[in-house]
Amino acid sequence: MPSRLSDAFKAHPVQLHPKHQDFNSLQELPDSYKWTQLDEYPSCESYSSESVPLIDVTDPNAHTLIGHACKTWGVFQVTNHGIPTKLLDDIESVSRCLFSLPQQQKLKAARSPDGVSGYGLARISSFFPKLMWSEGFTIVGSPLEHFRQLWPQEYSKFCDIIEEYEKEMKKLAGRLMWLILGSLGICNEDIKWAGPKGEFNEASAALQLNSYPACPDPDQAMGLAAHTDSTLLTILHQNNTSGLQVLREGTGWVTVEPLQGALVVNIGDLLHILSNGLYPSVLHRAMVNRTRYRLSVAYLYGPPASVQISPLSKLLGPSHPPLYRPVTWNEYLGTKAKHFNQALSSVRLCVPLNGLVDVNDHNRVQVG
Ligand SMILES: O=C(O)CCC(=O)C(=O)O
Repeated sequence: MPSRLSDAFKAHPVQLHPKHQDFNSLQELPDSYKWTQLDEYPSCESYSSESVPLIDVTDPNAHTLIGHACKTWGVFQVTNHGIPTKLLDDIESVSRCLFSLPQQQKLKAARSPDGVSGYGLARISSFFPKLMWSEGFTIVGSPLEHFRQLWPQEYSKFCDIIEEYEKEMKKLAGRLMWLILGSLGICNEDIKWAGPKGEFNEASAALQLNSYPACPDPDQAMGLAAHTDSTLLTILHQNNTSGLQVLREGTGWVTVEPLQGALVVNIGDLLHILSNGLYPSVLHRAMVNRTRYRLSVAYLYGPPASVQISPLSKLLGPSHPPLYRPVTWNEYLGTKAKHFNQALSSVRLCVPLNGLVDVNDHNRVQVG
């Protein structure tokens, strides 16, 4: 098993052959981008009373509010998170500069078939017959080599912004981890890999920049197809154009409206496993817009790549058996690369005794 995040896909190369359209030049949606079955679940309109919880992280009651949001939504937005507005503006400018480069220039930093970092189509594209109306750029480790290709003169100022953004996000992710874990009654001694001071210094992460150009026929197009993240948690910054939707059981797709200065936090599959299904990872997707350009920056946060993640023993008991077998992040990424949205089910040990099934455990098979 590879021990570095950057090697996670070595055993699962995908040959994605992007047409490398210049999206902006297309007046009509080509057939290869037409998704015929967009609405297996209804989309909940913005007049609905259902909206993703908004939580001030400095609220003395934040851990209770966050715990409730994790349990009932698997996603929430946070304010007063401490990430400077200037840094959010800067990361948005880097992303805009990157995606507005000529196609030939972007391809100089293309992701290799078995690699993690670089420019290209979403890796999950290989599971769908239709193309997604988006471009992405993934950063694991230093972006230096790729950025040198993209901007031979000015790469260092862009690298500095990425480094600063990752540093601040890492701090916020650690803080959110303790608010989430605290709401489950978990403390520092329960998570050895959090380190002696509980700072999660060894945590791994990736940064995913997503670009969704305006689309001539948004009702038939898909920006990023429905998926759960393989992370512990993901922190997402979106520009002021809506597009992110989460699936809420009993309701359908709910749009996560962009709120000035707020960040979206969603539970990933590894926290789903760690919490033994108490905090479900949330299925989400990105839709596109007829006139507006959309950008998002996802900070994908996970444990050290080779640490085994399994349901926390404090959450287990005679009537709460472990539902998942231990997995490392790297191993799980390999599983996801193979089984996509059935990955969680594929590491599942048994069905819960209470007969409930996890919302996102789509396969719902009884293994043992
Ligand atoms: O663009 C978005 O809002 C969603 C991005 C996302 O789901 C991802 O990067 O995995």
